[in-house]
Amino acid sequence: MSDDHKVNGSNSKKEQLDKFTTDDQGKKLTTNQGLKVSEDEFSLKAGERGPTLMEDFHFREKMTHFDHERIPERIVHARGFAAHGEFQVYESMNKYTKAGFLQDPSKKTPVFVRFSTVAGSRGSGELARDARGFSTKFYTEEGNYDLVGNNIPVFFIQDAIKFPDLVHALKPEPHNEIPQAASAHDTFWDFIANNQESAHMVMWAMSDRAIPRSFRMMEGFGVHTFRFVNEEGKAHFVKFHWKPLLGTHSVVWDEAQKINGKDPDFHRRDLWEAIENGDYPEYELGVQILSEEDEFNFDFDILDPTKLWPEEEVPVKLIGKMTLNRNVDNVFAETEQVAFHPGHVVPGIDFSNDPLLQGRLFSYTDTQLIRLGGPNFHELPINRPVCPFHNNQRDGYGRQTINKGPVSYHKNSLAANTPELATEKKGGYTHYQEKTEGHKVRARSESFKDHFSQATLFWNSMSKAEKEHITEAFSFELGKVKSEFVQQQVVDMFGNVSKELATTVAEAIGANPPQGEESNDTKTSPALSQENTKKKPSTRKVAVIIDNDFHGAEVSQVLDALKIEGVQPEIVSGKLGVISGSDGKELKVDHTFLTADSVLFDAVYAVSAGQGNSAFYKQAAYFTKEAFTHFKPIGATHHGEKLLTDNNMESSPGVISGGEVKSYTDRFIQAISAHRYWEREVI
Ligand code: HDE
Repeated sequence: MSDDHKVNGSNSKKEQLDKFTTDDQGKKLTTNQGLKVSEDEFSLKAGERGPTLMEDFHFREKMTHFDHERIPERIVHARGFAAHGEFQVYESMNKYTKAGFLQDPSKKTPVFVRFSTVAGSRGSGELARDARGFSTKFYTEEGNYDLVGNNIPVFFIQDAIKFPDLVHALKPEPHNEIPQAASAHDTFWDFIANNQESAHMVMWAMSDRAIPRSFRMMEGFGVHTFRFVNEEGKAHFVKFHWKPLLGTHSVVWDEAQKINGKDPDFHRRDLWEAIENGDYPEYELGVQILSEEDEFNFDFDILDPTKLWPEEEVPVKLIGKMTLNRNVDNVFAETEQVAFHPGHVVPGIDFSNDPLLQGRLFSYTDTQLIRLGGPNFHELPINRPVCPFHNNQRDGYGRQTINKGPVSYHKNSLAANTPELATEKKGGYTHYQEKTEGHKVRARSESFKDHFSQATLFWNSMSKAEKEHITEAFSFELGKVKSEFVQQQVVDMFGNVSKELATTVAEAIGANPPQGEESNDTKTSPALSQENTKKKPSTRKVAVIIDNDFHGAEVSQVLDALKIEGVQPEIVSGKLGVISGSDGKELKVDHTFLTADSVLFDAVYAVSAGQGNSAFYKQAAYFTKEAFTHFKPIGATHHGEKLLTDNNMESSPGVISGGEVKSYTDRFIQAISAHRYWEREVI
């Protein structure tokens, strides 16, 4: 099998994967040796009631394969889901970088993107309070470029040597393996209190960002400062961003916990269904670019991964768009076996001296050696570049390439010293020649020592509702901590971020208020608040609560109008089957109150209240009230209005009823776009 095939726009990766993809439909069952099998239900026995024979090669092969089907899960980011897509740059970035995939706006580069939670194991619930991984593999003509980011722009620690400590503290405690996929426990918060550089990221982790509504509605960040290098060899510092076209939205904590029970696959299902429906998730790639001369012009060190570059100071330039348009064929072969690495770069992209990034450059290959069982994981279909690759590496577990000839070393004469090196002009990667000198020291740079200013900047930039959520998140997490000493240490630590925050939390958990002065940082960065994000009704799910005898013409008009805006109404009723309107209009029921739950929807449209059917009424009222409690838009017409009036919801913000159909529908769609009505919380 050769990889020396034409690189062909967005299809080059698909074409390559197709060569490895097989469809067993309609085929004869065989062993792995290709032998046709005549019986697959009974093992070979000595007599009908006798023992199974060692000779049964079919049984042995089937069982042995099964026995070896599991591989180690990722040490972090074990729970993930991925999709294929393509990336296109808006205009040539040649002023800043010579990276080939960032030059030609007509060129589509295939990508594979894996989203993940960090702490939980492979089967854990997806709505954990956690950072989300956002890893992108660009299959460029110059080799694979991996942007291995998170949905939070900063990190807990400043030096990679602390990563094992952080992860040990975050993961379930080793003596009883509790709690799963949660930071609300003693060891995590003990680590935080003893490693105060984590303050900024903890603020993000306690915010709504850590419970996204969808992978399609969260930002991505490269976190570290990288370098762009152009043809002339001139470098700029760069930070990478992904901006979702649907805006950045979250669920509420009570809802997140319930979703984990009702549908632990909520995020992967959402991504999978959106792609199957043709609602392709889109993200713009943004870059913040800084000239090398400006390196020291900030009140933070640009190499410090606990700091972001406020967008108001260094604007994000949107340089291209990524569209995810194809689901995987097989989760294990693709999503599980994909191997990302921040060190997979292409000419024109280089590193900075961020000590966290430097350590990551070691860790990713190292972990893949154990996870994927040896040094040939780059040959797995999902990991192969779409351009040819040639070198003198040979052998190792699972080697697939058959390299010809006796020569597997450099320098050689017998093969005319090939594979040959490429000069920089011919695309050979050269490292940016940054001048560095210094004494060998194990120390933190003085310029990395301010741990609280940007944590305060984040707090100051939040809306009233967002601050409320952060306060509740701290109170929840610390409320689960058993050690009063740890609780108090954390309260004191966050007193440095905001006195108001730490005092309210202290009160909630029975700790002493923090000592010391209020921070006098008043700077804000509006870009940090999700209140200022894009708001669209598109792909929002609405539960239509409805029973027989509905007003057919009116309901059809509302449902049609919702669909035109890309809203997805789903019919929820007392039982499955078909319901009929007063005028004979029929609707197929998608869910019953048993199989659906308000936490799985963005909004409710109540048409019926059961009309005398008390079981229906009770369930419809529970459903609607719960959606209301989670600040969701609620619309009601006809009998459905009874659900609002009975429960004092009718005059609250985001609750829509009354008026003629067109005006009702317009107001309801507007309400859906708003996402949530936090005013209900703060009034
Ligand atoms: Fe990772 N990280 N990480 N990380 N990371 C891994 O690699 C590591 C960090 C991130 O979807 C591991 O293949 C160290 C920051 C994502 O397959 C491992 C340090 C950011 C993923 C590893 C960090 C990330 C990983 C585990 C501190 C955001 C999932 C499995 C120096 C910029 C990739 C694997 C996927 C996965 C090490 C910190 C993002 C162990 C040592 C900062 C999205 O190699």
